[in-house]
Amino acid sequence: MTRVFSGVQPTGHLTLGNYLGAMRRWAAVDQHRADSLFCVVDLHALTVEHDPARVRRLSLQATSLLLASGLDPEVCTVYLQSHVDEHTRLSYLLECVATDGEMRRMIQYKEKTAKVRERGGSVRLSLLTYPVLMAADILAYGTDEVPVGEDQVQHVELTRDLAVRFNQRYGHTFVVPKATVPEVAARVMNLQDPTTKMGKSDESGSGVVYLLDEPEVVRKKVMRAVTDSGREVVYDRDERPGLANLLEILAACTGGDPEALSGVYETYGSLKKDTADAVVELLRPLQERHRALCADPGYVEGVLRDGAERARAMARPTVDAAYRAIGLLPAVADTGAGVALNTAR
Ligand code: AQP
Repeated sequence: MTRVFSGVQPTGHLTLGNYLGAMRRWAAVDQHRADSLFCVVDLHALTVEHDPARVRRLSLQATSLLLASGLDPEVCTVYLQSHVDEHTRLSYLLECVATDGEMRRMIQYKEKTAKVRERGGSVRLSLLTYPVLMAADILAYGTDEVPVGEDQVQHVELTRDLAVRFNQRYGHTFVVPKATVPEVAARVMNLQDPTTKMGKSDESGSGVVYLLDEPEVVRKKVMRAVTDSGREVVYDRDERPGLANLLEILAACTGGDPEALSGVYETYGSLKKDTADAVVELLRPLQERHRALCADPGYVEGVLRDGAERARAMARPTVDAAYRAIGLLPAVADTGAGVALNTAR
């Protein structure tokens, strides 16, 4: 059976971009057709300045939102990255395979470094190395497919490179995974600046629709979306990015095609109104389920406990195999160390 792994970082409140680019497919498609794991990757949230209490809160909120989006812990595994030591165990081995140069080429590293420096902060070493931890997240489970938004494709490519390199040097250990991206809304853009991604750590938040925004807030944000000069509604991502973003969001919410939808509208106002309504309707059931889950924190904690146990059992054999392959002795009584000491240099 195909193995699917993907994750979300508790670095802020989850957004419409997270949902359309990734989470929606996990719940609607992936969990039913594959043996799948979905992880709140809390260790990644420590790569930038963070408040420990907020990370804890956001980790639980992200878990509840994953469940509210329709993930069923009876058919897939939902857990927190920090509860499964295999991720960090494997990450170190992969750091011994990755190169400094390839880390520095990561677009997210360049973008996030620039943001940290703009704020006068210092760049954490973990920000440079976190794509390796992400590779470990994926490779520990023998993952075949990683459903992500477009912004994470480069990290999955790096994961492929590391898997191939490790296998070539030390013998076949890892499945080489591939990224899958949605046909529409693979990169939802910020409504106030449609040339940048709608991201959860955006400072003002006015161009970001959060999954838990009240309907009136969603409407206001969409109605105030920056569009381009011009009157005609056309779908052109390069020349008319603001309009294209709204058409893609509407298409993703209604199951339509952005190009075809552009022919339906004569004014920007009517496009915005329908897009706002579609987003509100899309989020309504998710918000209702989330409210119900908040009333039952014991259930969410139970899901995380069971999920971590299952995930550990799935990851351990592959990570142990990687330790052996790279030249580390197993920590059990019968290591064969005596033989090695006697015979080898
Ligand atoms: N705008 C987006 N459009 C489409 N897909 C998106 N994803 C994120 N933003 C968009 C996808 O959601 C999944 C989880 O994302 P993440 O938590 O790994 O990363 P992030 O939301 O990009 O969060 P960061 O890096 O903490 O900060 P921001 O958001 O400020 O850049 C992934 O599959 C991702 O592709």
